Amino acid sequence: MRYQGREVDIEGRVRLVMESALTARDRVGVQDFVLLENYNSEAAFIENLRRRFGENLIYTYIGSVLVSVNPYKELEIYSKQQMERYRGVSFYEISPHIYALSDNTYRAMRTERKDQCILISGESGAGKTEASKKILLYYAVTCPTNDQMPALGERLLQSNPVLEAFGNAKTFRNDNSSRFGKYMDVQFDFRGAPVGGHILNYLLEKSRVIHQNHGERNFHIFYQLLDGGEDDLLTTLGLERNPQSYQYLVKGNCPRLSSVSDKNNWKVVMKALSVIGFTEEEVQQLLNIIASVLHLGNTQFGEGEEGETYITTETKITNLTKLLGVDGSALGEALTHKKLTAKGEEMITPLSFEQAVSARDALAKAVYGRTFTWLVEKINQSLALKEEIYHSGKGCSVIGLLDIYGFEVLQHNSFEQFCINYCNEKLQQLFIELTLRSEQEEYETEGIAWETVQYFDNKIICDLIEEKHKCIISILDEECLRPGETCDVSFLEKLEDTLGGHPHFVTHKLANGKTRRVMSREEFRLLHYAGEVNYNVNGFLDKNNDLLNRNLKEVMCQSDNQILSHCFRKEEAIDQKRPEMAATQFKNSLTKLMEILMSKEPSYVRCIKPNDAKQPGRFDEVLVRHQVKYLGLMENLRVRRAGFAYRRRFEAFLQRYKPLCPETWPNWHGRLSDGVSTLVNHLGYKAEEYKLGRSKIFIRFPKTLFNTEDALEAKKPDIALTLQTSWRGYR
Ligand code: AD9
Ligand code: MG
Repeated sequence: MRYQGREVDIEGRVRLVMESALTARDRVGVQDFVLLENYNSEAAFIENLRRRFGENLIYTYIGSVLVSVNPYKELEIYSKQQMERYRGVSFYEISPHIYALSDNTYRAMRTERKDQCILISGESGAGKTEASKKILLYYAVTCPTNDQMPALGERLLQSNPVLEAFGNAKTFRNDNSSRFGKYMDVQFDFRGAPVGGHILNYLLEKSRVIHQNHGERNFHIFYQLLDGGEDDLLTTLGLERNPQSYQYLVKGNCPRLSSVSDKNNWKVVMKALSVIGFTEEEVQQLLNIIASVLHLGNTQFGEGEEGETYITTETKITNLTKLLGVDGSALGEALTHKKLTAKGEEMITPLSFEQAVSARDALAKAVYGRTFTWLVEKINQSLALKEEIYHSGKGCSVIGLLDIYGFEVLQHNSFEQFCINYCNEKLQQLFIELTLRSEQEEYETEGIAWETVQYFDNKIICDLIEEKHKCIISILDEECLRPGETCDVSFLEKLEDTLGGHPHFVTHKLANGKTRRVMSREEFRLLHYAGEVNYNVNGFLDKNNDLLNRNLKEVMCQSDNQILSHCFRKEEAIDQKRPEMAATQFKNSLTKLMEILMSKEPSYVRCIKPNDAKQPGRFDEVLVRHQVKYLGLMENLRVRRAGFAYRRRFEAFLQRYKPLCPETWPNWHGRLSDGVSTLVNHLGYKAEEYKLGRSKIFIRFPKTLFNTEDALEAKKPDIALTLQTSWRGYR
């Protein structure tokens, strides 16, 4: 059958007829989910996302929350002209955009003089890092500049390629996956010009330096150096171009990426380092370290007849020691021997083959991890707010941007996934607390009665992981510290003994003493808010311990590479005190992060991944539904709608609709609440349709607002354009 010149089946015809009957606004769905008639229907929610995604409309609001669906293609919506469109324009007057959220946050910071933060969440590959870059770009381009810090905007922007080169990698889920968490404060002066920045970094996935899963890569910088570095540079570093020549790069069997050019990115990174203010010498020392990690990976060991371990690649070690700036024989000794102090006496004992391999790997991880921290410190120095601006007495305000690694479930999940997913639990917890709390508070301060909404509170999972005693982290620490024979399996047994029966914790053991066949004896499963993940305990103790042999530390703190001598302090080699374990450190840093975020006014970007194939145009409904569910978007919407779908400050409401009432047009001179009352009475609002709070009007049904908007459209055709907008009466 043909319909309007197109070949369609009956179902297709019905659809086309229906579509042709829809208005332009309907065709692209609603721009704010609160406008959805059937707001309790998950199917309607998904359908709205799908239709908009099909039209390249990747942004939709739930009130003040921005939902973003990764388009997996470049859209023409991020230009300077687009930025201008959003600048200074009210949220509800223009289509949803990351720039609208950026602008709104900026204006809230300026007008309310309250520090803000933008929390970006979503699973791996959903678009968090891209969103955070767009926000930063918006500020760098649209904000005024401070004469004392003219280049700050550029430096803020250039910190991204550097940190991505050293902290991002191709994973199964994302070709540019953040392997560290990042919280960045941007400081603004009293005129709204960016004047400073500060980055906090969280737990880099160091294990990637020595191992990658099949199809994954090491951190980008290694490939960028090998592909983009000039011939002379590579010769100086003793490197050859082929990544497959390096043990630390070969495991994933994925030397190239189709989506990015390592060669081009090399140039970008080198330029960025210079813009940020790294000296040539610092860059050289940095590259020496990167090259030394590759050489370290190629350092091999053999076992002698008497079980002693020796280095078989002795000829190559000169390169390594030169680059690390350390004494060759001391390094060779420290890679094959261990120094112990017993009863006040120092003893040197040889390492077994396996121990030597892990000592080497531990050194590579420590060198890389600490260099990354140094890099962040160095960037922070370059972005640091000048004393004279800070003390100018005019005050600074802050917008914080949080871009962490997203929730991930891999085929093989280890300690790193455990930490990443724990971090996502914490963020979800914050979202729940703040969205619900702020909503509740708003009704309270405005004196409006409201209905509670049921939602899944993931606090139970956060507690399972981090509560003081009897939680996974405390048990892990205990096992690491317990003298005698402990191993990953004994850790698992302890978990079973202590946490068995917890509704979110599962192992192969069933309550009736039988065995759950589908689970290995080396795994525990957590029922996370975002799905089930099986964690293999192999390596948990080692990674949590994160120890480096003392004699290796001693060698490193003698390094004449200034970055390394900064990273390996002499005091550390002498200090016998055990530093905090990795998971506890992470937990403490997350606790601090939560405090920072709680002290600011939050805005949210909830990122959704439309398909697992990283392809444009594909909207996998099952996948999206799962994310909508665990992100709690339906609950978010219900909370927003439970009381009243819309709220707006009296003055804003009057300003918009005053043409509809002769008594409020052109201006109302009495009390604002009386003006709103007069206006809505004139419009015929029924008592159940709205409530007046102390400073805002709350409207219960979308229909009421549609009618008012329609009346406005009839009255003022030139306002009709804004009809397609959502109504985000928040601030
Ligand atoms: V992870 O948790 O760090 O593994 P993210 O950060 O959520 O993850 P990212 O922002 O890196 O995901 O996005 C993944 C890829 O999707 C990017 O490399 C882009 O190719 C693609 N992407 C994401 N957002 C956009 C966008 N707004 N426009 C175009 C996008 N492409
Ligand atoms: Mg990311």
